[in-house]
Amino acid sequence: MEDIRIKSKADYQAAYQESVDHPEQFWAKIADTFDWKKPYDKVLEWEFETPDIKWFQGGQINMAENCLDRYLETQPDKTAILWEPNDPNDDNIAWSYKELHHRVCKFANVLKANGIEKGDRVCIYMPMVPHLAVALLACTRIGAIHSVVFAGFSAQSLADRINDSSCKIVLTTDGSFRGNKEIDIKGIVDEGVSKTSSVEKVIVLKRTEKFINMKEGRDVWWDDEMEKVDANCPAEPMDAEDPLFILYTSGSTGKPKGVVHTTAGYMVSTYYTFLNVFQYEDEDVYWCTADIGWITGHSYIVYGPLLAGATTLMFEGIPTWPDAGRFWAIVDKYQVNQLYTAPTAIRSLMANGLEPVARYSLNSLKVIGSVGEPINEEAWKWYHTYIGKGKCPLVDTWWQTENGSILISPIPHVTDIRPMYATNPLPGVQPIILDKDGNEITEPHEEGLLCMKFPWPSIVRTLYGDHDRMRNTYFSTFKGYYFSGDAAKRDNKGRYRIIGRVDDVINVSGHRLGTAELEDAINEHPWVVESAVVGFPHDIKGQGIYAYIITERDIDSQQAFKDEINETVRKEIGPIAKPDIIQVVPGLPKTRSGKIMRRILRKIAEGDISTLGDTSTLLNPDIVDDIVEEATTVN
Ligand code: 6R9
Repeated sequence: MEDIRIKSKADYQAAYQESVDHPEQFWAKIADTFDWKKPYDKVLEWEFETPDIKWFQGGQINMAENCLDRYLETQPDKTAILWEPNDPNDDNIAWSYKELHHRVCKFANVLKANGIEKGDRVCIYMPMVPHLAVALLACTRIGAIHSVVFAGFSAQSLADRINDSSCKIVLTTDGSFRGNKEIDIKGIVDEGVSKTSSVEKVIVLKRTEKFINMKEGRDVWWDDEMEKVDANCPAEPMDAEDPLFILYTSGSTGKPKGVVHTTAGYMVSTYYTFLNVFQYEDEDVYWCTADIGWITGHSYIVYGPLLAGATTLMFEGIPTWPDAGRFWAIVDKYQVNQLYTAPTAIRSLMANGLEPVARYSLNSLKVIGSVGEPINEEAWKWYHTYIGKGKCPLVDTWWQTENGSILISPIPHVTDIRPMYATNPLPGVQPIILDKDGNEITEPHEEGLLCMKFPWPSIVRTLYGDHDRMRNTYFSTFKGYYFSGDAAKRDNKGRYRIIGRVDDVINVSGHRLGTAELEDAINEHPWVVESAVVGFPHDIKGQGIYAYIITERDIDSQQAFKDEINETVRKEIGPIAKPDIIQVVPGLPKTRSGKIMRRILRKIAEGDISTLGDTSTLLNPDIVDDIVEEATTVN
């Protein structure tokens, strides 16, 4: 394993060069550290037209087996999962590799006993309990395809996702704890499932022990089912390109898309990047604060760390409860060595001042990481100075749901770090910056569109049930390239800085939301004629949501109407999607062909009305003044 670890600049340069000159040889070396059930015949076959990308064809392998069985002889008693509950006074959990293996095998048998076979889709709607990791691994052990839905999404969003991939079963809990709130998870599942027709069973884990309705013939208890099965469950041989999981994410148009990741390539990429970006060593305790409902949780709470035989910490609660020192208390309690979190969490903790930090030593930390959105300079410096004590490398990792694993990131003690720069591509990653006509930008400091020239093993393979959308979204903007949707630039040392999305995707607290999806939700309100949503800079969330709404009638109470819009959005998508600012407008600025001029709306939302540009070619130029006039009273 040692020779795939990067420990010096020379290692990085050698690995990077090999990954470009001989990509097959480079990735094969990493793949060959796994236990294969059948060796692969060909490392890579690809084209970005259709697109059609295949890694490790002919090989057979199992994810759960490589996460667990592989470590049963060498480190059965090492803690695989550490779990910190919402309430710091409740008991925590530490499951060894042996214990996790036992639970995964049993739960895999529960799935089988409830009718799940290889290739079936399993929807998982659970809070951050360690059984959630068991659920993922049990699916991959038997070749069922999991689709985790973040347990903060609404019943409607859950139903849409279940329907899109016809899930046969839903795994959930009775309820969940988040800070001082208790959430009725099962109630949301009941409502969601009532809008679907494919779900045959719901398996319910007890967490809050509140009374819930169990639907006869459909709902069963997790613990009861575990009693009925044994722990003997051979891992299913999976073809390298068999789907591993689906994860829905927002795009600039339409409904969320089901990003499909396949087996071997995803394993190779998450394993390799976990080891190198976090420089994990044998006795370390690693903590990623994401939710498993997002790709970061899939790749860097569950799969990457377990493939590497690491101890991975899961936290059920929130950073600010019982107080704003909770993260730091957890770091000290478990002597966390690597901490991976999001700029939005940093900014909200920074707003609470240094007192909650000063109570803790944080001396165990060796590497600190950031993901999900651009990290601003103030947050970067605060994180680096007060949490990393100026001595821990801060890895600003850039990647996306569709990428499966980190693509651009510093490597601790190897890369020359620069605040706000994701810095260098990891080995195997070949970025290119293009202008809007598709010409390469080589000049430093010039902003352009971030694309990839060459596939890496965990690149998205398709969008569930819609390969045309896959091609149109990522591979048709620039022929022969994967287009990320982000803008970026390089400094004169070639280090990358990610600017942010250039499409109609808003990044709210690291959560991707599409403007089309937000507008569809708002338009569900019976009084709404038309709406337009844009992002604007927000101190804590990174971006906030600004909604311009045309109503069918005059509104008597603006506040009551806004509350109703918030409620509509909460029901359609979830609380994370509620607009920060709602402005009722008489009309929306449109081009003569009827397209909403979002650029103008964005400027108004940013409060930057001095550079609105030429509005005279609009279909309705006067509307801009009307909106600006009202907007100043909103902000
Ligand atoms: C892993 C994840 C992807 C979008 C991506 C970009 C933004 C993520 C970033 C970053 C600047 C970073 N993003 N990491 N922007 N610096 N280090 O977040 O996946 O939820 O799919 O979001 O997030 O805009 O395109 P996902």
